[in-house]
Amino acid sequence: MGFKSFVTLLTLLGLVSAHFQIEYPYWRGDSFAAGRSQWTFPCAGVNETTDIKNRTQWPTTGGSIRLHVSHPWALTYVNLGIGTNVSSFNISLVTQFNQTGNGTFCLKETGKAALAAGLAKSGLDAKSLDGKQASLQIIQIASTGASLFNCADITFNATAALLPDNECSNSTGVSGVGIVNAGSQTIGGSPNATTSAGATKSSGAAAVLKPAGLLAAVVGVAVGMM
Ligand SMILES: [Cu+2]
Repeated sequence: MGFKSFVTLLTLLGLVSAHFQIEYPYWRGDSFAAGRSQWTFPCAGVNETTDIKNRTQWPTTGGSIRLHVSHPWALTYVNLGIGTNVSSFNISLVTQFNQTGNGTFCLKETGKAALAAGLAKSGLDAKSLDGKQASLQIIQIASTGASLFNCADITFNATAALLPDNECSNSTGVSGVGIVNAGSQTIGGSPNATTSAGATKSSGAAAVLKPAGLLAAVVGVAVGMM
């Protein structure tokens, strides 16, 4: 077959994938560029932002994250590492969820509960994060099971704003779906069938903003060490 029809076939099979992009906070750099790969742990082979002025100022109570996504569904993780030259993104800001649909996906106030719980456990509050540099790592695992990575570098800022609603809304058909125990529902043949069979569908971003369990405690430890 000709090259063109070969490309068409690959596209139909979903083998030519656009992966995903962090639109906000600004990602480290273009992970689609030559020499980089979103399959590369931990940050797609993109180096940390060196100029502190280029890090996004992000609220100490959790800020907005906007992604451009391209897979029908992807298990999604939002992790945080506090400090610079982060090698361990050991703070889970949200409970992992199934991000469905493609287009724009936005979490307005990401990790608020996890950050608050983690700081409180160590007797700290949001003020202790003010001015701290950190990095966000977002992982998507799509149908093949391969993990895709992208990172964004931030500086926590107590006066930074969330994205306004008109810059943080999901495209039609895009949402986050909570992951439920397989035994508690009928498993269908597709993610959509699984969803309609009983997973909790979020009407907006809020449903996936639950505290991330024990890992939340790591926030306070990480801040305390700085
Ligand atoms: Cu892809």
